[in-house]
Amino acid sequence: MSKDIRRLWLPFLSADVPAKCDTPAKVAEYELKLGCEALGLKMPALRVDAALGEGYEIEGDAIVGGERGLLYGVYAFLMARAAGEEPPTGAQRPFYGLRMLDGWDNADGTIERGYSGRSLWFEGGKLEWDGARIRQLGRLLASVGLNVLCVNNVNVGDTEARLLEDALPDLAKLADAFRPFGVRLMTSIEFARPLAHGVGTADPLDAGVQRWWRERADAVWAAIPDFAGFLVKADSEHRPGPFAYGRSHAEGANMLARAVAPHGGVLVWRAFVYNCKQDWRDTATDRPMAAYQTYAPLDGQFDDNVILQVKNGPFDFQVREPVSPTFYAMPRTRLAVEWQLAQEYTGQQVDIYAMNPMWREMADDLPPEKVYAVAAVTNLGRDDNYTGHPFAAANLYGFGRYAWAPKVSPETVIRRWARLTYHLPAEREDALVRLLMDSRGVYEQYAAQLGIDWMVNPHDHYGPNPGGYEFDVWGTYLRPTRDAVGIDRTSKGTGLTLQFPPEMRERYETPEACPDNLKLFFHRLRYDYVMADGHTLIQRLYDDHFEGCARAEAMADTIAGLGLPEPDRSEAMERIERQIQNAREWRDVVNTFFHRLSGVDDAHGRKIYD
Ligand code: GCV
Repeated sequence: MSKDIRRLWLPFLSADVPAKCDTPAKVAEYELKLGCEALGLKMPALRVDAALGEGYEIEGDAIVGGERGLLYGVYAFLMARAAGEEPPTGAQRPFYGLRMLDGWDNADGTIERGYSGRSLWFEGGKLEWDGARIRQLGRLLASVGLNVLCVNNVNVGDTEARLLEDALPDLAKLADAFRPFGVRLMTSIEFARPLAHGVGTADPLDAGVQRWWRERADAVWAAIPDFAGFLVKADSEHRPGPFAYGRSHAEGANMLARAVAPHGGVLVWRAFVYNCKQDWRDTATDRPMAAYQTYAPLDGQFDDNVILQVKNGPFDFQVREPVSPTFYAMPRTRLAVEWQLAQEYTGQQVDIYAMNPMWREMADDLPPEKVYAVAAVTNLGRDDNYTGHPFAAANLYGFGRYAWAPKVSPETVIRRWARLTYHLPAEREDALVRLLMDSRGVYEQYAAQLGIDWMVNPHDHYGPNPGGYEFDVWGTYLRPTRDAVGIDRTSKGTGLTLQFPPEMRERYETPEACPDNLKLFFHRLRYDYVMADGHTLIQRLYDDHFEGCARAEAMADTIAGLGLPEPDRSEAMERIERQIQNAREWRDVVNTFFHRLSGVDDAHGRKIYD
């Protein structure tokens, strides 16, 4: 057993899965035996019923399921028992068929927006991994029923593009390593890759280009018959795409989809397209409107094996966004929602930010069946605990649970994660669950209250910098003056509200109807605007920053009192100290920024620096 293997929420599986367990059935059998011995349980029988596919049923003293379903059933049985609960009854099936993790790993071992160390599967320009750790990772993913892993960054370099070329044999070996855990691989591809092979164009309507991709796909599936498909970032943040040839994104996506279709592959096409060279003087262009403007007119034009992957909100993984209106506008297209477990804008796995409450909010606003698949940028890396902050593992665990049941109660998920991971006495478990359930609200209060996103340090995206993006090219302006802040995105402003269905449009159209947490997302408000609670906007900005920071400070005592085992205790304590520093910086920088602009003092005379 490698010395650094951590069990995370599966501490009772105290031995590694041996390499000889090379099919889901063998892993299921091994895990069941290991788990039952550790938990002192009578071992249920395992029965394959291929018709159940990824589903399973735990019936009395037997677990029945399809090949992968059996594996999921074994983990569900063991985790329920380990948590002291009854296993689920009746037939269990995942809500989403495609439950995907997107690694933003680069071949040199770095990870774009990675906060947990280096890549677990790339180093020195090639695929390279520790077999025992990959098996542990496979076990973790299978235990929460995730079934696809995209191994490389959507920003594809030359070395990564070679995964489907001379590096294909290594990719096939990595696929072998994940297969026993029911995890199929995918890669991000570069749209213009045929150019590097002398094709002369990457025009999706060109016969030579189509042939090149068909031949690539044939080679990939010959090497990896259960390969899942390709992921594409095109015409986005300087990546090449069909626009260069005057073609639509449906034409671009369908060309690739037709190359992978004979093999049962899917083509996941990202909808993260906007003008990243905006002139800040241009007030007519409004970045969060871009995905809808590009894709809604294409509804119905995509092939069946195209999945359009849309970020959860119309901007970019911000702390607080409404559901992207694109989800309501494309009933004839298969859509995937893309989340970001990597906490780029939400604390970078230093600050605590549990995501299940956010996923549930989306499920409440958007019927889960309107979405075909779920994807999330991973928060994984080579750190001993895989996720940097030990509590960030709750987001990986929780993502799997949400992918199986989007309406599952966030508290139930977080409690189960906490119980499996730490087995704390009831009162301390309650304290941890409360801390995690509140964590998003705390972060939001000091870093992005009232939907005022983008006050972050440019590029790095950690810590405050209220003017940082104001005169930049990224389309993320707040336009603060001495009297007011925010962008009017209503029908009288840029018109973003018009992209929403009527009921939501009404909710967002006036500042009075708009919920507080999105007020400054949709509206430009004067500092003397009076909020529903009777406070002026400027006072609310100050109050939230003082309160959010105080709540972050209080978290340190809660964590210290949890009695966590080492090394989690030290890791969590070290990070909460950094979180507190960050919260203080947010409080003081943002308060000073608005105080300097508005000249309005805090009604309670608290310290605001000048
Ligand atoms: C992979 C944001 C991030 C980029 C990321 C991009 C994307 O802009 O800052 O690092 O690139 O999203 O989702 O493609």
